Amino acid sequence: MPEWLSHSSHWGAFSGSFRDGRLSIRPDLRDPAPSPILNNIPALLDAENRLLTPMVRRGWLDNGPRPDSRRGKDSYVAVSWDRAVELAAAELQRIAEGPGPESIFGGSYGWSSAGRFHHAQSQVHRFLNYVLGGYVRSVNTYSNGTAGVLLPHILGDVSRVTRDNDDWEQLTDHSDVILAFGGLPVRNAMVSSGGNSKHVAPGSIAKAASRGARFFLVSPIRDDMPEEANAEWLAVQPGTDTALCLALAYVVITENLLDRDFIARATTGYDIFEAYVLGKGEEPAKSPAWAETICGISAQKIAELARLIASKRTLITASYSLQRQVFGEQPIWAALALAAILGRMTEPGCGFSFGLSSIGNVGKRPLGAPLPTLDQGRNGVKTFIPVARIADMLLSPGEEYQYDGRTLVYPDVRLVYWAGGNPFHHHQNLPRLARAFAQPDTIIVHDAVPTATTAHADIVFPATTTLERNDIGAAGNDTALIAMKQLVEPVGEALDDYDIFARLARALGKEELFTEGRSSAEWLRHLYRPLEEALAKTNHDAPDFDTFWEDGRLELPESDRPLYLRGFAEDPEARPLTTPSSRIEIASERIASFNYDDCPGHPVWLGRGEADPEVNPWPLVLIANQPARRLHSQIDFGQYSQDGKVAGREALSMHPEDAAARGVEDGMLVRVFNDQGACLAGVIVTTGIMPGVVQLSTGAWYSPAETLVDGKTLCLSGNPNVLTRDVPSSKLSQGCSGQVTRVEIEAFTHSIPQSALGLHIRSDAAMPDRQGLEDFKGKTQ
Ligand code: PGD
Repeated sequence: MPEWLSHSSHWGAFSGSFRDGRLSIRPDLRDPAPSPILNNIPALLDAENRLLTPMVRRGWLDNGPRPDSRRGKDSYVAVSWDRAVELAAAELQRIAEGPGPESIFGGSYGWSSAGRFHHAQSQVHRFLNYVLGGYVRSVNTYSNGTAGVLLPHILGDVSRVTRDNDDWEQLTDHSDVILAFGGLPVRNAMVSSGGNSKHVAPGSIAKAASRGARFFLVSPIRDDMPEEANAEWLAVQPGTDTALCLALAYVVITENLLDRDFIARATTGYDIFEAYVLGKGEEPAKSPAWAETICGISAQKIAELARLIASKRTLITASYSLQRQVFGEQPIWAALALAAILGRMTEPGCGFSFGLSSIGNVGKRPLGAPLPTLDQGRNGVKTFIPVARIADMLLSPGEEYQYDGRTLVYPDVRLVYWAGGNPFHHHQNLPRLARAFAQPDTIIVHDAVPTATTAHADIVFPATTTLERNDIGAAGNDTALIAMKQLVEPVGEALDDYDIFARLARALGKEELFTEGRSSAEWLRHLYRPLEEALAKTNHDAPDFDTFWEDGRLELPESDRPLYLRGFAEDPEARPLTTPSSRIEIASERIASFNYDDCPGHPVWLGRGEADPEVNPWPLVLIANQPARRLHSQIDFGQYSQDGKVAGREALSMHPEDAAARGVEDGMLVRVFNDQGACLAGVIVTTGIMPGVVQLSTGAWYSPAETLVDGKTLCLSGNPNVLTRDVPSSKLSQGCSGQVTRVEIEAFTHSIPQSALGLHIRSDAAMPDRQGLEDFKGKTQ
């Protein structure tokens, strides 16, 4: 009988068994709806998909550290670990002792793997803090960076807003109406940072629907709500949710359907909002007739919907996707204002939820125990950037910019250190990012696989995947603590991120500072101990580490403290919000004081941003949302991800009318383009998307053609970030706006050009040599 060992991933717990050179995976039986993304995992062990040795870029070896536009096109030299560590340590020392840690960017954003110890971002931050004295960091996230800055002003800290509630229970058992801006896309709820041991979204939605709850899906794409919801689809024009919210508020206000008691005791700024919604002077009233011309939903439907949501127990949800756009604060703020004036938030099933189904752990109760956490040390550098401003920083050192009421200056970064992320997947305007990555003297990247980011690095360290090491899997709002047991030996010469940093620390004479004398195995015990103590103190089952490891899993208790929003609504005085006024800020004096034209002091209609044809004059709106068949770009080469490709490229959905107008048919290879760039995609023709809108998920591996095609970069695999603009959501948050852009589409009938990347999957240049590859394959099979 094969031995099945417990393990975990961001998309679910599973057991794995490695036998006769094959990895078998089976989902955890306690999970009511395991994610099919698990099927991608075995491909991680195929040496063809892996980085097998340390590599150094030829141009960097020959010419030394300097800005270099050959990054992304250069070849690589396989070197020994000793040599790679020696080169990297010398360069880190040169920078630290010369321009100083203020010149090192270690933001290193990225999800890498589940697991509390081998969490690449924590490891790189700890290394840079303890060994080099600090680094320029990044703040906020690509996921909800715009709301992450807005919400503390109007509703409270984003982690309290998203992690300190029980919305799935409310929806399942109590709500009569669920009005979902951006829908409840269960594909996104499949994933949680650190793991998702119980996928509750599909079952919760099905149960609520069978109880008679009515779902309204506000989105240009029908599958943003699962079929079991039996939702009414309000196909709204992309980027116009704010107008719809304002018109719903108009009806609620003018027909006196408000909860005046709640407004008086729990909110501030209502009068300002009311005056704006009702219109005055040149400012139009935000009536249903006004909104109809903008969002495409009839005035009659808007008025009916407003009356319905005011008369029933209504839960208003706003997805992360809404705020990943230019003016992304507005739909979130407008949806919150609408929920606030409807009030009734002490009644079960009523209220507001941000991010329900945008990620798996939003809407589940918080935990009553601390998770094992690696100390990252103290960062001696104060300078930071909002995470999505990476290209601006590298291209414009010394330039001033606005952020959350402050004037900041971009630092002059000479060295970029990245472990556990793939900016050439996640950032917008990838050709511009490539120009930005030409600027530093040196770029060091760890990854397990040869991504477009490793292909822009000077020193590439091959990291193990989670399958090749022991770790502890855990996530906020998830009760399962999982013993992630090593399933196979490291592939090739890959080392754990921790061991790579330990070697560098040793070369820099600071090994003890970084490792504290512990091996990885000792660190796991060390990180587990505070949890064990906390459990014992609160009279919960507190097994020692060996028992936990043997069992493979420990159920953690949920918190019994009052939940954030419900607790506040019940007693605003006793349980104030963390906003400046301690209340829900329908208008914010503080934001108004910043005088930002792109984010004034209350929710306003500012236009459609990049979805507006007057801003971006291409005929079709492109929605670049999260993929259903993988997490971000991870394991795009895996079976489940590859099975979703069309014509060998990322799948693009379009309406039959748009397809017919362009002579495009189902299954055809197309070129998607605008003035910035182009990519290939395979077409799915469907009525599940509204006319004038196309959808292409993120995460296909960026693979630019060797030469420009029609003067533009052509991504051969279908990464939409060639097409999305690198513009911030607003001056307030400087967030990622990658969800929406505009494009044109045509059939692609030419032969497929070669990829430009010197170090890329399936390119022989990625491997030391063919014989080396065969040897490594022999070792892993
Ligand atoms: P991943 O593909 O998860 O993307 O961006 P992120 O950079 O997190 O990259 C993780 C990388 O870590 C992979 O290359 C993987 O191989 C590597 N890795 C895995 N395990 C390990 C390990 O143990 N060690 C090391 N060193 N590496 C490892 C995600 C970001 O994309 C996010 S969160 C969002 S929400 C954004 N969404 C959008 C969007 O909606 N639209 C557009 N257009 N663009 C987006 N980009 C953003």
